[in-house]
Amino acid sequence: MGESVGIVIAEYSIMHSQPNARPSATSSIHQRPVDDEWELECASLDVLTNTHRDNFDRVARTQPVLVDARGCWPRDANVLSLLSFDYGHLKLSDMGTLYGSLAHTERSLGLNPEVSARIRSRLEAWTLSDFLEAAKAGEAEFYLANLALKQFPRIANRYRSPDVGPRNVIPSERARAPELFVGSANTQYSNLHVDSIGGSVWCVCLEGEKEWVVFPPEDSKFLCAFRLGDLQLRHSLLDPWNKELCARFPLAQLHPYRVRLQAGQALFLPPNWWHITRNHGLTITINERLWSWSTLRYFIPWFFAELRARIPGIQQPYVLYSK
Ligand SMILES: O=C(O)CCC(=O)C(=O)O
Ligand SMILES: [Fe+2]
Repeated sequence: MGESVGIVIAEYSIMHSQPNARPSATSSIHQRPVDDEWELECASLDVLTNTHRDNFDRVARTQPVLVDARGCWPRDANVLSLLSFDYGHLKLSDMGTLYGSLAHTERSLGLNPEVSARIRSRLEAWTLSDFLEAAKAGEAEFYLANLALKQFPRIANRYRSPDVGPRNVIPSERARAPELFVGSANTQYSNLHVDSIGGSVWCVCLEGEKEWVVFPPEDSKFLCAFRLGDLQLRHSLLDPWNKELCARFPLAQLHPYRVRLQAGQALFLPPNWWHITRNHGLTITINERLWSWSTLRYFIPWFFAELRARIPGIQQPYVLYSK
C-alpha cells in the first residue's frame, strides 16, 4: 500500500473514531474553487438510444445508463420561466426539502466561514427569483437540493417519469417522491457517496448540464469509505476535480465513468454506485429514487444493520455495501 493511501486511511480512522467530525476537504453544496486545469481520467458512457425496456434492463444490470429523456418534459414548456413566473415569489426559507428543510442544506455548507455566512444570509433573505437571477449571472454560489417537487405543481404536472427501468415497489412517498435540484454554476452536491438504503436513482435533466463522476460498487474497497451521519460507510474523500486528493488513492484499481448529463437526457444509476456531481451553469434536474424487487439484496443488509444498531449493548456496525 502506498504512503498516500495510508494517509487517507489514517484520516478515515480519525473520522471513524469521532462520529461527528467532518472531513475538511469535502463538504459541499457550495461553490467549489474553480480548477479546470485538471480532472480525473474517466471512461465515458454512451447514450443508449434504443431505450426499449429489455435493452435497458440488460444494460442497467451492470452499469449506469444514459438515455434520451425528451419524453419526460413537454418540448414547448420552459422550466426556468415556469419556475420564475409561478414560484419566483417563494422565499427560499419557506421551501421544503424531502429530508427536513433547507436547514439541512445549510448544515452541509462548506467550512469557509465567510462564504458560509453569506450563503446563510441569502438563504434567509432571498426569494426563488433572487436565486435564479443570481444563478443566471453565475453568482448564486449555492445549490438548492432535494426540494420536494410537489410544492411546484405546475412543474410536477408536466413532468413524466422515464418510461423504462424498474418499477418502484416502495409505497412510502418520502422515499420515492421526486426531488427538484436547481444548481448554479460550479456548485456540487455532497462529496463522493453512495445513496443509502440500496436504492437506485434517476436524474432527469431539464436545463443546463450536470457532470456526474461515478464508480462501481466493486471499487468501494479502494475508496477508503467513511461514515458521516448514519451507519453506512458511504462517503469518500476522493474528489475527481482535485489532483492532490486523487493522488492519495490507488487510481489504477478504480473504474470511474464520467457523464455530462445534458437537458433532454436522463441518467439511471444502479444501487450502490458511488457518485459525485458538479453543475455547469444553471442546471435543473428532477431526481427520483427507486426500489425494485431486484434491489432487495441491497436493501436487506441495510435493514438488518439498522435493526442491530438499535439493540442496546451491541456496538454499532459499520456497514460497507460493496457488492
Ligand atoms: O443531482 C445531483 O446533484 C446529485 C444528487 C445525489 O447525489 C442524489 O440525488 O443521490
Ligand atoms: Fe446521491
